This record gives sequence, structure tokens and C-alpha cells, in this order.
Amino acid sequence: MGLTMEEIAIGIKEKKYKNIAFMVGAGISTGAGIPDFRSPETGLYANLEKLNLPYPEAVFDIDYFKKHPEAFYTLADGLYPGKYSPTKFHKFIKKIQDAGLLKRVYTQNIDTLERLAGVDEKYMIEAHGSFAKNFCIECKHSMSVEEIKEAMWGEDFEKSDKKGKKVGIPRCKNKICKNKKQGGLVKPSIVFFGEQLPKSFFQALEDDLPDEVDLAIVAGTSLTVQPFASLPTMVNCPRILFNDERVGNIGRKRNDVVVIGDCDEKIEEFCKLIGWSLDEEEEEGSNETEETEEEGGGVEAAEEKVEEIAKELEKVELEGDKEDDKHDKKGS
Ligand code: CNA
Repeated sequence: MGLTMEEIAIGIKEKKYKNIAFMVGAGISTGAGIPDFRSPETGLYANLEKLNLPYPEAVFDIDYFKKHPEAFYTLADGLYPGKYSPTKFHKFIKKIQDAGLLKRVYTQNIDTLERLAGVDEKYMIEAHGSFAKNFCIECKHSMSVEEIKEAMWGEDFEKSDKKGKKVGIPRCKNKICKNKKQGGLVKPSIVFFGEQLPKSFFQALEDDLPDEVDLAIVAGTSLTVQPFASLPTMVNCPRILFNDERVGNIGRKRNDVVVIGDCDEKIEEFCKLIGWSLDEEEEEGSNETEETEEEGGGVEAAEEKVEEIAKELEKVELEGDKEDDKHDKKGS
């Protein structure tokens, strides 16, 4: 007989697992109101029809972006950090950190909700990048998060001929940009299909896997985007999956546990088994920040925190930026 969910919970309670790695994806953020990619009907791919994409993944295709940047920026309009608050699952990751049991958080998400939940950046590997840094795709000149937001939603966009568009397209302001006419297109440092993953991802793999992790918690991911999808196959320890469907090969090894269902609900049950509660941390209010909260500080506080995170990330990413790995993010 292999392990059970209860046994893993007791192992956490008794600090048997001291180096826990999370491998997570969009499903841990759907509870915050951010759609994932592949859930039928609610997923982003199901909702991209209005953008007339030739195929859904085109929204993250660099060649398509060069011709139709409005597709990515329409998506970014919905996903941009600052609009959402962490879920119970994010809070659970923080609990593991607070208990001194966290080794690493490998995330495919670009929403920065782990950081907003208080997970320390030293544990974070944002495998598919983030919105923190932005570069002109022609001259590589950088643009701050503030400038990006201004271009997307600020006065210039308000005054422009919007033609039904929800969001403006940031253009390079470098006077010597190669694109003299309009300024080159500016893109956040989100990893598009065919682009390199951050060096920090491969460094962490080298440091952590296979033997430095004693429990892998996989959650909210379809495990279809490589190389991330291979992470759970690279550990020699018990693996527990929280997802609303079976994914990858989890469940096939003796010490695998598969917990099917909504990951926020299941993680609450799991916490109870550990003897933890996620409730005391819920005073921050509902998940999706209400637009009507203009004076309440909810949106502002979240935005400030995002700015802080963006600055932190900018520092870290600048250091790791001289990366030239040949590894690509491969499409599913
Ligand atoms: P995906 O391919 O959309 O898969 C999500 C998985 O989570 C699926 O198996 C769903 O069934 C499952 N799921 C969805 N909601 C829940 C829930 N509440 N409880 C349990 N399971 C749930 O997403 P992946 O992350 O695997 O794909 C990788 C892409 C998604 C990365 O390149 C990301 O950048 C990208 N993405 C990120 C975000 C974000 O930052 N929040 C949002 C959408 C897409």
C-alpha cells in the first residue's frame, strides 16, 4: 500500500518533510477569479474567440505578437497583477514557509499571487516570467511598469481613437529606437512560446532535483507545457497532486497521492488534517478586488504591493538576465 493524504498531512505536522517543493499552475489562481488556459468554457483559450486568433496559443506566440499585439494586451488587461488577491492555496504555501518547511515554489503563473500572499522571493521560481520587466522587442530599451500601465489604461489611451479596444498598446519611447515611426512594440518579460525560460529555473533544477526535495506538491496544472511539465518526474520523493483532473503520471508511483477536486476546498481539508486553519488569514476580504473599493485602499494596497514586488523582481531579474540558455518553453 502506498501513502494516503492523511499520512502526508501527519508527515507535515510532525515535520517529517522539511524540504517541500510546490509545482503549480493556473488552477491555483482560478479561485481568485483569474481564468486558467484549458478549463472548458471558463478557460482563457475558450474565451479568446473574440480575438480571432488562428489558434489559441497564438496569443503567446512572438511572431503573432509582432503582427497583432492587441491579442496579448487584451489578455494582459484581464490578467494584470494588482486586480486579484491570493487564494487559500497561495495562503497554504505561505503556511508551509512559516513552518520552515519550504524548499521551493516552481510556478507557471504570471500573476505574482504567491508573492502577494507573502512567499519570500528566495523560494520563488517564476518559470514563465512575469509582468515586472518590459522591453522593446526591437531595441531592447526597457519600460517601467508605471509606463506600461499608463500606455495600457492612461490618458493617452483614453484620448486615442479606441475603436472598441479595451486597452492601449505600449510602444517604445527610446528616441533612438530602431522603429523610428511608431516606436517598437514593448513586451513584458513573460516567456512566450519559443523563448528561453529564465536561467534561475534551470539553476534551481540543478540545486533541488532529484534529491533535495522530500515532498512534491503539484497543483492546478495540466502539466502540458514543457519543460515545466517534467518537473514532477524529476523527484525521488512522495508526490501529492491537488487538481480537478488527473495529470501527468502522478498516481502511477507507489508514493503518489491524487486528490481530485477544487484545490482551495481540498487544501482546506488537508490543512485540517495537519491541524492548521487558513481562516485567520482571511480578514483581507474577498478574492477578486471589487472595482467599487476605490476609497477603501483594497486596490491601492494591492497595487502598492505589486509595485514593491515589481521593483524586487526587476533587481533579481537584472542579475539573472545575462542568461543565454538554449532551453525553450515548448508549446503543448
Ligand atoms: P492550464 O493548462 O490551464 O491547466 C490548469 C489545470 O488546473 C487544469 O488541469 C484544470 O483542470 C485545473 N484547475 C483549474 N481550476 C482548478 C481549481 N479551482 N481546482 C483544481 N484544479 C483546477 O494551466 P497550466 O498552468 O498548467 O499551463 C501553463 C500555462 C498557463 C503557463 O504558461 C501560464 O503562464 C499560463 N497561465 C497563467 C495564469 C496565471 O498566471 N494565473 C493564468 C492562465 C494561464
